Amino acid sequence: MDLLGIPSDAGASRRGCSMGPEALRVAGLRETLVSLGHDVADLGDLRKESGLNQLSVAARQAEVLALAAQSSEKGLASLQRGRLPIFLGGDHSLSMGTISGVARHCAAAKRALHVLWIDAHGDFNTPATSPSGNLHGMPLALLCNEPEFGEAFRGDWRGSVDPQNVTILGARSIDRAERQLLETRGVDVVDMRRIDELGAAALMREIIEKVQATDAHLHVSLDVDAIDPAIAPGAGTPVAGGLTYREAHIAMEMLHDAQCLGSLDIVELNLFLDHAGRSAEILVDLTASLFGRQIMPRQPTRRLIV
Ligand code: DIR
Ligand code: MN
Ligand code: MN
Ligand code: MN
Repeated sequence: MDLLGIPSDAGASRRGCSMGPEALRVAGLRETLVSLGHDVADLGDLRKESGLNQLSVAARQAEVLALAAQSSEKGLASLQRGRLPIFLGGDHSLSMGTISGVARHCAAAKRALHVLWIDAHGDFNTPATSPSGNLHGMPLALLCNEPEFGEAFRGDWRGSVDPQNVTILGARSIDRAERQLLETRGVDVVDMRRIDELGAAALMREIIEKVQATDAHLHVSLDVDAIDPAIAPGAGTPVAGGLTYREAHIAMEMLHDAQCLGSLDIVELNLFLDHAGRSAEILVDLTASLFGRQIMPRQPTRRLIV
């Protein structure tokens, strides 16, 4: 696997997630994966433009799009080398680039792509629906080819994902017009109420079966704010009532057992808001579960027993 840092907060509402890649490194991400037997290369960080506090909207948008173009190339190259890319954010707008690279790889390999977006939010706003104007609330809509993005957003990312092949997990804060779009486009939103009612394991089983039915490449995009802010405070837009520690882990453990993961984003970790590295450590532990850490040994099962 390849680690690639994208240290930008140009798409976020609060600064500080630009320090996410370094926080994940300090929390031992690479060493943890190596201890699980994986071959891990750290490709370092993409270069960001400035880091000034008072960037204009246009300058922030330009930074997001420039980094997206680089991430798309790096991600595609990593997949073409037969590696599994892990992108370290950085705010969630970077996923327009990472997923567009993944989508290009899937198109070349004639493979379906499924995106599992683990997030408190839908990230399905457009410039027309967004109440904040922040680009980290819009990447899924752009990837799913919503028409309300201007010419400036031209690029491989536009329309590289089919909204019917997107699952959002852990949602509990969706804007009104965003909810309408998600419904119209047929995105499956596994919100916190469904998790309360049916349980994380049963819902994960359904998601995994859908991915396996078409032998799709699975891209997981993990936003730290999906996890309950009481245990993961390092989030710029925290929302109460998130995934518990075990709900998040069972999701990762089941994904590992299903052996269907092809690429991963770990995003929005805000070191400036975190408490003594707690959120960074939770993300490293979740990544460990995703890549094979087990409480007691188990055989991987392609088909899960219902
Ligand atoms: C809100 C918040 N829906 C927006 N989105 C966030 O600004 O579009 N996404 N925080 O991660
Ligand atoms: Mn997000
Ligand atoms: Mn979010
Ligand atoms: Mn604090």
